[in-house]
This record gives sequence, C-alpha cells and structure tokens, in this order.
Amino acid sequence: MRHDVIVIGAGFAGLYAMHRAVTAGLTVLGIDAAAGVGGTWYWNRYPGARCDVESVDYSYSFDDDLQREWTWTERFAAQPEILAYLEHVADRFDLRRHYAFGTSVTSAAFDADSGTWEVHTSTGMRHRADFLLCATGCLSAVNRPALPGIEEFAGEVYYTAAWPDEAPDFTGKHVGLVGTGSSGIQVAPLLADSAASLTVFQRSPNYSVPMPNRPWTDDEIRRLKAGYAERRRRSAYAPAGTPHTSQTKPAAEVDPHERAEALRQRWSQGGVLFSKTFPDQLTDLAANDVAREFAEARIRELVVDPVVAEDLIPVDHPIGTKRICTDTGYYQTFNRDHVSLVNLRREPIIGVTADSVRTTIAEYPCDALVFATGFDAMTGALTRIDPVGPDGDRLSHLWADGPVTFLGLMIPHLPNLFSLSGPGSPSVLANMVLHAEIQVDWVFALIAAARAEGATQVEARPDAADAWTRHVAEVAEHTLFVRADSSWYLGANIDGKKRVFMPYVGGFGTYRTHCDDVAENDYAGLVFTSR
Ligand code: N01
Repeated sequence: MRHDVIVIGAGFAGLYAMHRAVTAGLTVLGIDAAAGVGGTWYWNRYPGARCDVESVDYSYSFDDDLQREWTWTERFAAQPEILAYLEHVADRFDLRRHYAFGTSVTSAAFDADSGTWEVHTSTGMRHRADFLLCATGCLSAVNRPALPGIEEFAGEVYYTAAWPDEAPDFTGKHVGLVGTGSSGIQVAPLLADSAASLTVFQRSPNYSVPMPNRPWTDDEIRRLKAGYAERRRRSAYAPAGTPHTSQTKPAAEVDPHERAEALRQRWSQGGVLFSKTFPDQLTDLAANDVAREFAEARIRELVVDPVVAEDLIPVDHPIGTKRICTDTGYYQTFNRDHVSLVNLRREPIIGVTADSVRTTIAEYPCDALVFATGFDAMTGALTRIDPVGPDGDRLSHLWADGPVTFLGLMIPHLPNLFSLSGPGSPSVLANMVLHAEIQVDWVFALIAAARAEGATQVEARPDAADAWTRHVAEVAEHTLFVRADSSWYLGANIDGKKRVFMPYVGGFGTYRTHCDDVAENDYAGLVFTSR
C-alpha cells in the first residue's frame, strides 16, 4: 500500500512525527522494532536509568492540555516514568494504531518510476511512501563488542541498551560490568546493591556529577505548571533548549571566590549544566581547567582509596567534551568492599572464558556480564538500514568519509528522506524533546510547501549540504570538543568508523534560527521537482 509518509521509530521524535502526519490528514505508517512505543526509553530499562535533563523540560511542549494534565513526580525522571509518559501520549493522541510494532526496517530504496520510498521489513512486508521520516534515534544502534572468547562465556550476558523486560536477579552473583559511560555509571550502584561482587572494567573514565534528585512538591508543580508558557518561551531559542543560562562572564574575569561559588552551585544543581558554568568553559582550556580541577577534587573526596580515585579521574579529555555523566552514588560505590575497579588501560582484556574475564594481569570470575558499551551513535541506526537513492547511491557510501547533511536533516541523493535528530543537528547536545518538535515541524512545513507547489520530490543540493557540513565542522573546531579522543561524538568508540565530529555545537537556538531562515527564504538549498 502507498502512504504519504512512513515514520520509522516510536520514540519522542517518531511519535510527534506520527501525530503531525495524522493531524495534517496524511496517510501514514509507523514501524518500530520494539513491541511498543518509547524508543530509547523502551530499550534502556536497566536499573538506574534516568534522564539528566529535568522532567518538566524533557517533555513535549506542543499541546497545552497535555502539559497541564501530566504531572512529573521527580525532578529527574526515571525510565519507567518516561516510558509511562510516552505511552500516555500515544494513547491520548491515538497513535498506536498507525504502527507496526515488533518490526524492523531491513532496507529502503527510492523508486524513481513511482517517486516513492520502498521499505522492506523483518516481517517480510513491503511498504511504499512519498516521504520517509527516519526517527531512528541517535543512540539506538547497540555496540556489542566482540571480546575474544565471549561466545564461550557460560553465564548471563546483558546489554544496558537492550535490557530484558523481566528484571534479571543478580543476588549472590559475581557480576562484571564493562563500560563506564552514562549507562555504566548509572547501573553500577544498583548492581552493587544485589550482587555478591561487582567488578567494573573501565577503559576510559568519565566525569560524573551527582544527581540531586528529589520528588517535586505539590507547590512546585503548581508553580511550574502556572509558569510553563514562560519556561518554554525561555527555552525556545536557548543554547540547549532548556530555560537555564550560564554565567555571563568568562571564567578568567570572575574573581576566584565567586568562581568557586559558581562551580559549587552548578555542581549542586546537577545534570549536564556543570559543563556550562562559564560561557568559555568548552572553548578555553584554562577556563575548562578551573571546572575540571573542581570536579576532580570532588572525586578525590568521595573515593576513599586514593589509587582507585586516581584511576577514576579522566586523563583523555577536557571536562564536558564527552557527555558529562549524572550519577546516584557512583563514586561511593567503589568504597564498598565487594566492588572493584579494573583499569583496562593498565591491564587490557585478553579474553573471556566460560566463567571469567581475563586481563593481561589477572582473571576475574564472573557469573554474569553486563555490557554498558554504548552505541554506533548518530549514524549507526540509519547506515544499518542503508537507504539507496534513485541513482543507486547508498547512504553507507555517501557517508563513508563522515556524515554529510543539510541542516542535519536532509541528505543529497536521497530525496524525500529526513534524518531526525541525526548528525549535523544539535540533538544530543540539546533538549532532545524540543529538538524533535522543531525538526518535525520544519519537515511538515516543507512537505506542505512542496505539495502546494505541485512538487513531488525535494532534495538537498550537494553544495548546500557541503556548506552546512563544513559549518558544523568549523564550529566544532573552535571548541574543545574535538580534543576528546575516545568520544562517541567523534565516532571514536567504533572500530573503523571515520572520525568526524557529528553533532552541531552551535547551539539549539542558533540551529533553530538557521532552520527558520531556510524556510523563510523559500527553502534555499533545496531542489523541488515534479514528475
Ligand atoms: O555509552 P558510552 P553509554 N571494551 O559510549 C566502553 C546517553 N545516555 O550508553 O570510552 C571495554 O558513553 C567505553 O569505553 P571508551 C548520553 O548521551 C544518557 O554509557 O570507548 N570498554 C565507555 O566507557 C551518553 O553519552 C543517560 O574507551 C568498552 C562505555 O563502554 C550516551 O547515551 C544515560 C568497549 C560506553 O560508554 C551513551 O552512553 C545513559 C570495549 N570493547 C545514556 N567498548 C542519561 O540521561 C566500549 N567500551 C543520564
């Protein structure tokens, strides 16, 4: 059957795209590999999974009634509550009936004769649509490292990014945790609570700020709801899509006492805000050092064993240039007698046996292995589908030297295809929910404009995409982000992946202005054609 639109994904971006398609009166099919809605919040149901952006900001703004009706219970919502919210949204706007769940898209190709995308699925179905909206997520293609001997391991194996529905029981078990990014740092304290022993295998340490989570009081909720319109107004063109701003003065211009106070305040506010205490913190190494030294002093305070504390302090990146983590008692977990840290930079893993992980120095018995090893981020979900354009151009070839996009949304040679939250957009550096809303609104305005003109095909001009991609790289070059050697922002966590800084660091508000300008200038940079 031919649809106007196919939406791949039922996470924040996919559900909103579905809602926009339905309200625009378009015929639409949604496809998602999961058994239900939720996207990343469906799969990442590991204990401790929580958002590091405040719940009242990390939620849709498009419907006032939805905003008024839904009441977040905590400042930083946990995965079950975020999933319940997305299920509520799906029901409230009757979105589920448009989806094929439990279905993966295996390939997609643009058929020049009919001017449609033809999508093949894991269930053997073929679907066609004029427009293909890929809300496939920037952190959804799971990285499953092929440790030598892993197939011999006789114990249980889990991935935080594909956690089973039925919670595993680690009581009395010797658990090995591989990976110390945001997911590993969140899950470690909870694994330690039930396991007989926890061994954390750390390749690269990360900086983490404690999450000062607490329930919202009734009074706060009343005031938050009353002030929602203003809160959203302040977020609309803000650097990160939240109402928070940084100190206005560069770190060096603030006297040392005031500087320490600003850092203390940001540290106690929690979340990712610490990496933006000063406006120059991510562009000037001296300013970054001030914040970095503050954070490192906190790690040394929290961890009793000074050798372990030093191992937990990053050595390969300025603070904030890899996603800063947010934890609940992570560092203190290493003060527990049954928890140990293995520094893989000193003793790399050489193999896995039936019941242990072996490094160059020792053998660590494990009954269960938990991999919190991240994702083939930003590009992986889409290159695994590998869409093919009308002239036979495959995405994996088009992006062999790094992703090339126009506004992080469109890809030359792949007409009528939109990559939501993809490379070249601020996505992972901003409030993902408002980001999804602005991109989806832009896409539907473009579809309406194309149809109003009688155009059947819209495509990014190669020179416009090259210019945007150069701009994305140039903005990143002026920051410290490019110095983070092991960052997934650069694709450095995946063997063989071209190292290119993928997100747009120019800020959410600036990005939005670029998108507005293109739309207001008759979609300069795009080619409209009719068949
Ligand atoms: O993944 P990661 P994540 N052997 O890539 C290690 C968002 N998120 O799922 O750095 C040994 O950050 C790898 O080591 P290295 C957030 O944006 C948000 O934790 O490559 N180790 C690293 O330590 C976040 O940034 C929230 O040297 C291996 C870890 O595995 C993003 O998702 C919560 C290895 C992977 O860390 C990704 O976070 C969770 C190997 N072969 C996630 N391969 C919140 O909102 C990889 N590693 C709070």
